[in-house]
This record gives sequence, C-alpha cells and structure tokens, in this order.
Amino acid sequence: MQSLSRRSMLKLSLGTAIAAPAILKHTRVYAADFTLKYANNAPMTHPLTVRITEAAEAIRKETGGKVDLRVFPNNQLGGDTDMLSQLRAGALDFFTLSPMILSTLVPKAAISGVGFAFKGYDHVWSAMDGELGDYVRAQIERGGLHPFPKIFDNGFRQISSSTRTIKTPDDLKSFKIRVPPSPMWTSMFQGFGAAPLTINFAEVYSALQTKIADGQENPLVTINSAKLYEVQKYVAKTNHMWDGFWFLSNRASWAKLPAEVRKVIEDQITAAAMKQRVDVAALNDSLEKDLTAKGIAFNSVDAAAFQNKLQSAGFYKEWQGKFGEAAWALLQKSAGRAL
Ligand code: X2X
Repeated sequence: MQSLSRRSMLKLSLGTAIAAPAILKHTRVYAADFTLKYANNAPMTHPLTVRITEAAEAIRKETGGKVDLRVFPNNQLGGDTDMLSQLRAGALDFFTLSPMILSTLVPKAAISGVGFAFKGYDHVWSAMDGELGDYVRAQIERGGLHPFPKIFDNGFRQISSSTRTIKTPDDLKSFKIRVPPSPMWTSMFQGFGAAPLTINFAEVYSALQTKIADGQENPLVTINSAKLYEVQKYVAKTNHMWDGFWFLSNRASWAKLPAEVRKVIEDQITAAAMKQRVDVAALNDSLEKDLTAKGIAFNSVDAAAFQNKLQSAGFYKEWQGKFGEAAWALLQKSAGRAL
C-alpha cells in the first residue's frame, strides 16, 4: 500500500485548513492505491448503473480515496461476450452478467433462467439468496470467477415486436426474435416455434431498427432505458422467465486486495444490489403507463399456454437432463410451481 508523501499531506492539510484554490478542490489530492474497473451492458439511467455508480462513490469515501472503482456502463468496453473475456483475462476487475450468458462458461448457472420457473419475486429472492443461489455461486467459483453474495435484478422478461402482437404461442411461429448469447435462450425460443437470432445487447437497438430481428424480449426497465420503444410497437406481457445480473470479479484481482478493502467493496455492492432490486420492481410496475404514452401497445397472455408449448416441445425434459437431478430438485423446491 502506498503511504502518503509529505507533499500530498501538505496539500491535504492546506486543502482543508485554508480555502483551497479551485484546482485543488476538483483534483483528487493523491492518487488511489487501487484503481479497479467495472463494466456492464446497461444504459446510464438503468438502476444497475445508477446503484453501482453510487456504490463506487461510497467506496471511494469510505476508503479515504484509496479505492477508485471506475464504472464503464452501456457496453462502452464491448458486448457481453467480449466483456466476459476481458474479465477472465483480468483487463476488467468486475462485471455484471446475466446467469444465462454466464452459462457459456459455467453451464449450470443458467438454471435460474428456466422458462416460467419462478412464480414471483418472493420465490426469486428466497431461491437466489438461498440454496439455489449458493449452488450456482459454487459453480461460478469452480469456473474461475468470484461471484458476490447478492445477485442484482434484471427482471421478468416480456416479448416486444415491431410487426405483430404476440397473444398465443402460435404468434411466435417463425418470428425473428433476438435472444442473448446463451444455449438455453435459443432452445426456449425454438421450443416456442420462433426463429431466434443470437445477438449481444450492444447491437440490439440497431438489429431492431434495421429489421434484422422483428422482436426481442427484455424486462420493461431495459425496453425503456435502452429506448427500444423507438424501434418496437407491441409488448406482450409474457413474464416468460426471470433474469438477474451476477456481480462477478476476476479471482486474481479480488484475491490481491487487502481483506479490509474487500469488505468495504462487498458491503457496498451488497447494499447497492438490495436498493437496485427495489428500483427495478417499482419501475417494472410503473413503466407500462409511460411506455404506453410513448406509443407501445401492451397485451396480456395466457402464460399457461406458453408453458405448455415448452413442455410439449420437450424443453423441460431436455434441460432437466442437462442440469441433472440434484440441481433440478433445488429449482423445483424454490420455484413455487411444478416444472
Ligand atoms: O441482453 C439482454 O437482453 C439483457 C440486457 O437483458 C441481458 O443482460 C441479458
């Protein structure tokens, strides 16, 4: 750890004792000991970015400026697949990623995204903060990354379209829908009879704008913050799966930090996750009105019809086989409904 030089101590005492020149007020008096990089795929206004930016500020304060956690939101550093490679290589220290996309590295991480698994948020949080989450975190550790204790919320996902309302599973037939890079996402939409296209979130807006894809699926908070309403017309309230964001760290860069610094970071990120969950749930409730005003036409669906379609396509049987009995039993136990 770097100790304060006499010069910076002098600046520090000068800066506090007498009115500091403007330049001192706006410049950090001494450099941070630990400069860490966090990146994500979420827009600036998304609660994920907002709460982690606040946490970075709290971490800076609590460590007296020793820890500078830099936030790179909105795919500034690349798409999810790319950022995952950067995290593994140590070019990024922290990254938040959907468990489903993480499953390209840690296959069993996808289990929380099984279609129609969770009845509602009560079941999601008791599962993810409980046994199912513990199971997945152990899998992630085995995959070489360190996951933080509390997963952030992405939300329950809804299907949007520029061409047609999706009222029944039949409406998805051959529908060109963008899905994130993850085998289970592709399998789920093939199960619905759609024509899924794998595209990183960084390219979703332009893929919809240029009609490479006619639709996509995301929680309302993402449809709103990424302005997808500008290039979509309809939203079907399918709630077909819940999705989150694991806060992941590169294992070597995490292990290198002193224990007291790790504790400050973990506590602040945990607090951020708890606030972010509340933000997302509230927004997903209130946004239907705002998005309607922006021109989106909403419709409800009979979720059971969609789940039956997956069932008869063999989706559950296939994934139960892939996850194995032990993991599937954990999911069944926490899901709140039969799968
Ligand atoms: O890529 C997506 O659709 C997003 C933003 O929901 C995820 O991060 C999985």
